[in-house]
Amino acid sequence: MARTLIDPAQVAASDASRRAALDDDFAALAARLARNGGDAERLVATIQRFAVAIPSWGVGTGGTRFGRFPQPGEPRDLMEKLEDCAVVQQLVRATPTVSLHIPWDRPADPARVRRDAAELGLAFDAMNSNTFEDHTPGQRSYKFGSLTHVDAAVREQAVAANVECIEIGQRLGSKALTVWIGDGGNFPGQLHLRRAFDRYVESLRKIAARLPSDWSMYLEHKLCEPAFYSTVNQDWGSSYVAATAVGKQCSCLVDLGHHAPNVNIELIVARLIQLGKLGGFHFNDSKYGDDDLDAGSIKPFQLFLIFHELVGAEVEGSAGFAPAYLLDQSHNVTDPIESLMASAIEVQRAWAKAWLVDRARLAECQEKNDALGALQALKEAYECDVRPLLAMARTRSGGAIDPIAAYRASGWRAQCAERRPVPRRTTAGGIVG
Ligand code: PSV
Ligand code: MN
Repeated sequence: MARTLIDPAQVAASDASRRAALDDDFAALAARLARNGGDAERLVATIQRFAVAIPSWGVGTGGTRFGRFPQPGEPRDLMEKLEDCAVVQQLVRATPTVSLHIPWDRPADPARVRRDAAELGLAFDAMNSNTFEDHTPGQRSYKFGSLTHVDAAVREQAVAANVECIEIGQRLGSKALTVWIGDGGNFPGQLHLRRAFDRYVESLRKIAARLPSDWSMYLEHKLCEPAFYSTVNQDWGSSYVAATAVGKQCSCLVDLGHHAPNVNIELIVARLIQLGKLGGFHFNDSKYGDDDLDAGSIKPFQLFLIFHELVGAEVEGSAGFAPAYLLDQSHNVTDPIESLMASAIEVQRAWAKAWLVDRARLAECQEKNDALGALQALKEAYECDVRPLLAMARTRSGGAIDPIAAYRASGWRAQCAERRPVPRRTTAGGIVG
């Protein structure tokens, strides 16, 4: 049994006033679903097996390049970050793993961190390398790139940074490395576009050569930022070409904020599934660019359509299909713990609704070119209020019926403000390192 940081009696008290209503709502929804051959119990079991990882950098208050407004009780080191992740997991029960960013989270004693995390009911998901900023004085600078730099010595240093991530990850029990680089050009002509991409693939191959055989490597593309004219891994096509060139263990990771406005992300997801190169996701939401807003807060229908593709692939038995799911958000004006809980539930909601799609009916509409009927088949699933299913899955897994209410009643943030008075270290750019 994991050590609980929020007193279970407090969670029980929060649940007590909600239990009867949940039972009523669940019974009503189960009856409704049964009328069309649905099975609420089976859906609850499906929801219970859904998991999305928490980014270690998401438990600190984020910021923009204009400023950051830290809130009391922010985690000051890796162990305190893990504590906050454990609180999210205790109440939500859909976030059993944490994704670390090196060197922000470089552990002094990985074996000990692994043990402490396990005690809190947590394990480690993908490792993330950081060659998009300079870390150590005297190190070669990444100002003009890392894995794609014109100077071979800088490329070697960036490869070594990724290898270090793998080595730390092995000791933590992780099985994947996610590579996102800030490499690119700010001005036309700055980079030789083809040569920079060649250097990218060459460096990735060197990293892949150090990958344990049971590990995966994910390439994360991004349209722009910090380079504002061209990025080396700009889009899913570039990412696919690079992942294919690197080999079997390498695939593409889709961060929902890393596309041009209005790009059809579910279509990209479908293509990558079809090509056997969909590695995973960074979930967040956006209105304009890489806004890193909470998942499902702006375009919940898009999130549902993405999960419709994912569930479809699972139902149709795409071989070896097991994408990695991670939240990647920047919480600037909310309590990060609340945002992470709400976002995990949003992603889980999209997953649950995707399982409600009547796929036989949809296929029939597609065969008959019945466009309206097909949309209706999707909308019927999307519009179903699955909250009783989600809450039932959560409470049966040991979480809270209303995690945010339980969290607010627990006083966790105020306790942290007392125990963690002064930030030990802050970073510019908004992410707590
Ligand atoms: C880049 O915008 C990104 O999405 C990458 O995943 C990074 O690792 C993460 O944000 C944190 O900076
Ligand atoms: Mn990301």
